[in-house]
Amino acid sequence: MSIRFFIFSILALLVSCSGSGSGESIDDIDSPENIYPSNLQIEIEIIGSTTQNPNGDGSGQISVTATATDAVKYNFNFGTGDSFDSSTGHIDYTFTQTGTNEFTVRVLAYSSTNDFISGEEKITISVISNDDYSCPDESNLVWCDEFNYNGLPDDNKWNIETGTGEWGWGNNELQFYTNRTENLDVSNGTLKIIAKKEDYGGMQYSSGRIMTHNKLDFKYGRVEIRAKLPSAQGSWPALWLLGSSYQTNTWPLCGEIDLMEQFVDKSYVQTTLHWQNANGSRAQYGQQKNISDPTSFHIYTLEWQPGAIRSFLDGNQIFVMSTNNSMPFDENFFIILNFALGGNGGAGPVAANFVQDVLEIDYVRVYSN
Ligand SMILES: [Ca+2]
Repeated sequence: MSIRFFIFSILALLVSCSGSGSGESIDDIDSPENIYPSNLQIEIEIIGSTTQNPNGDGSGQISVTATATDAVKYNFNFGTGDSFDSSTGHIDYTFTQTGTNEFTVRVLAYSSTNDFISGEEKITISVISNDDYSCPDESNLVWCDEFNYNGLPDDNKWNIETGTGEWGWGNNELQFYTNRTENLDVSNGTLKIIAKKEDYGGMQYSSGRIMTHNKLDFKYGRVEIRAKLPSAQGSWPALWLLGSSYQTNTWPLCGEIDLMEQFVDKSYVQTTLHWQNANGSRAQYGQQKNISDPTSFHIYTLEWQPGAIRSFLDGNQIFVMSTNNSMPFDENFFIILNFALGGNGGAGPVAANFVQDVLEIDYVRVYSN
């Protein structure tokens, strides 16, 4: 859902000139039959513009609406060499010059006697090339998000989960997940999942949670995530995978692979597998590794092969476990990135003075074995 941002023009700034259309003689200009439009107003919507990304979502798209009293036709000039007429006063336009650039949008409003007034607006707009959505040229790399664009996470790759789930996502968690860039902000090459103290949706905190289900479901391979973790008391960041059959194969039957979680004690990170034993009992196994500076960027890697699952922190093994075909780890899984607060999953209570904290992710890369 794109949040839209409007620029409103002030009439006094707009009527910068008026004149007569081509084909009129000088005598006609002062003739009482000449009708001049008045009250020209220009409204420019930069598609995908938000507080964090006022220059738009990188698509370069704008939507312009002009109105003027006694106007029957408008002409739009975008400062790019492109010029279009419109009888409705509405036009959509896409800038293609990559980068962040300023353009002057000029509008002429014509009357039935072909006399006109004009106005203009300067806008600054961001255009991101398709290259920014592509993956590095590495062998065996099958999927990635480098987060080199602006706005919400790319909906070709991610679903945004919203709300509180059931029982706070099964753990009495304290946050409401939203689909706003206030909580899920892709900018400057990274995804920021931002947990905030705010009353939202009946909860006292907001945050973000995204997943690849039905967009990337896969079995085996290597997942590499470069991330830096929040540090606030009560923060529960998680980089993990859930069995793609979870909607019919109720957890823990579907299986869960927690590549990286951090709980009360921020001096270590933990990898945990969850599944169900043949006798129906719930099973889990986790291992931890000390991390001296979790709020710096580190690379968290999952190596998932038939018969064994391993994880690594900057190439040093955190976790290893043998798997077998009584477990769900030979089926498809998908990736989830989220930043929870509190709950009964081990994060502990949220600090009373918590304002906000960030789980920042530079990239997610998935390699075939
Ligand atoms: Ca990046």
